[in-house]
Amino acid sequence: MNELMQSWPLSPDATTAGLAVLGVVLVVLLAVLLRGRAKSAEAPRQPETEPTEIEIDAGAEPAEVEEDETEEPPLPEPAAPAPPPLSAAARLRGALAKSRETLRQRLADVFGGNRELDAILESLEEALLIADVGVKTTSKILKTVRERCAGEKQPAESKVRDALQAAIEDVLGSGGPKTRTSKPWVVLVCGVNGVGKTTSIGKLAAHFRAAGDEVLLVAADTFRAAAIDQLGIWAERVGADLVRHQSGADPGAVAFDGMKAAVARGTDLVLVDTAGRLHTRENLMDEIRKVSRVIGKGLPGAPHEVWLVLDATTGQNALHQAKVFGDTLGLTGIVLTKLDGTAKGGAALAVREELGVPILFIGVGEGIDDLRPFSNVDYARALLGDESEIARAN
Ligand SMILES: Nc1nc2c(ncn2[C@@H]2O[C@H](COP(=O)(O)OP(=O)(O)OP(=O)(O)O)[C@@H](O)[C@H]2O)c(=O)[nH]1
Ligand SMILES: [Mg+2]
Repeated sequence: MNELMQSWPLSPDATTAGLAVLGVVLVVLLAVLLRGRAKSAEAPRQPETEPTEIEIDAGAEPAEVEEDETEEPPLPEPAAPAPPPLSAAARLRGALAKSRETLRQRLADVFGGNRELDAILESLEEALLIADVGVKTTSKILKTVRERCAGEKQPAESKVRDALQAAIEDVLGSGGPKTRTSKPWVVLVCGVNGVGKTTSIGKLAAHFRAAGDEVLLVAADTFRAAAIDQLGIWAERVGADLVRHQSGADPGAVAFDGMKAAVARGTDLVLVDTAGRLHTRENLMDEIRKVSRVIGKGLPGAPHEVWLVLDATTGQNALHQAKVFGDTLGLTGIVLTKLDGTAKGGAALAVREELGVPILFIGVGEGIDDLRPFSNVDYARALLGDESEIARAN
């Protein structure tokens, strides 16, 4: 035993004290452990769950949206119902609304009551003159109406309306651009300032491109750099070629180069833009005569057509412009623009009747599609049709 006690490193007292300390430590540890377990059973990891929820919330919304998308695509935003595309005739009627309304108010007087033919014709004359039809053309229309209503003392409104419609169609005549007999086919476009030459050329280029033509635009309005750029933008937009020089260049030289380029490229149609000019300025009229001559030197036989652009809002003044341009260049067709903004739609009748030059296209707005081949029947209908008839037609 003593040996044993000697081999033990501590005294028996120290050993007892050490065991006691160890026991206390173990008891304390056990107590702490049990307390911790009891706590976690009451409120399991409360502080940890809160940030986790926030994270889940933050990430949950998109996850839910994605889930929705895969299972059931979200309904599209309720968009305003797209308006049905208007028919060409409906758009024309829309453009001529102002002219039609003015005429309709006058015609209401014409047809009011059981009136005799002479009284009807008298009121009709007034209505046509106010719509800018012009004296000469008005007389022709009245003559036709009288003939068609002959033998009827008090003709019915429908009878007079039909006669008027036929008379207007007759005056406006039919016919489009000339049949092309050579390639390239060159059209010189002229007119006074701001009537819509360049815009109409852009729309015409779009129209003929859609029909399959290779189109070349010639920027022979060298007066302003902006005019050249304006045509350039149209060329790019519609996929047409463009021949241009610097601003201030000789317009004849540009036109000449345009002819050479058109021949070299095998272009179908060439549209030559020119600067706006007052028909009363002789030097400017001489200049465009020269441009026309130079075009003929570049391509014998050209220009094959000369189209005058007229602004319908100018009314009877358009007639005077057309006479002077016609004497200078020999017009083959009219492009009548801005019919959408005027109550003077009757001017088209005067231009056609007094000049004998066909109206080929009409402009009814500023957009690329707002140029329409002219139809005498559609035009007469759009000018005369009453609102109920229009509603039925649409
Ligand atoms: N409402 C309406 N505007 C048009 C029509 N045609 C042309 N315009 C507008 O008329 C303005 C003048 O058009 P342009 O094509 O520049 O006229 P322009 O004859 O080439 O003018 P200049 O070269 O300066 O003589 C522009 O604002 C066009 O958008 C049309 O049919 N209806
Ligand atoms: Mg122009």
